[in-house]
Amino acid sequence: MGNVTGVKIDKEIMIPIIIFIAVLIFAVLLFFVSKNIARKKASTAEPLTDEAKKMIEPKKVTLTPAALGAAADKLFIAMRGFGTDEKQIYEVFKALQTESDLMALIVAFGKRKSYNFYDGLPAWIADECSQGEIDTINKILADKGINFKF
Ligand SMILES: [Ca+2]
Repeated sequence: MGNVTGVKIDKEIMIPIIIFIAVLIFAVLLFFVSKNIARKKASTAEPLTDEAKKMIEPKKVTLTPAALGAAADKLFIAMRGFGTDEKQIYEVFKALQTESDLMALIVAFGKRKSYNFYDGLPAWIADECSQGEIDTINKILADKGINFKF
């Protein structure tokens, strides 16, 4: 009797576990596929780092190269790996004063390696932030008279 009950319990536990694992694998695959689709959509409209360089008006850059480097690293740390620290991202953009600051930041960020791509700041923002977060970033920029939109 004990044995029979044991087998019954095993089956009752194993089936939900197998279903759970299958759903989990499917969800992870869906996550990576959707991220790739989002990135491809975004990458058609974004300027390249080289184009950002051409748009910098040196007299309108208010941040030092050291501050720009620190800001780029802060963004990278906020975005890399699992999860995204959007408060840190907003702080970085709030510190910008001009469109040239933003272009200089894009240049300072350069291209960095993610788990599934190697690309510049606009691609990173598109990949890591939700539409609502991107809207917030664009509003922070617009409030400073910076017309660039991620
Ligand atoms: Ca992340």
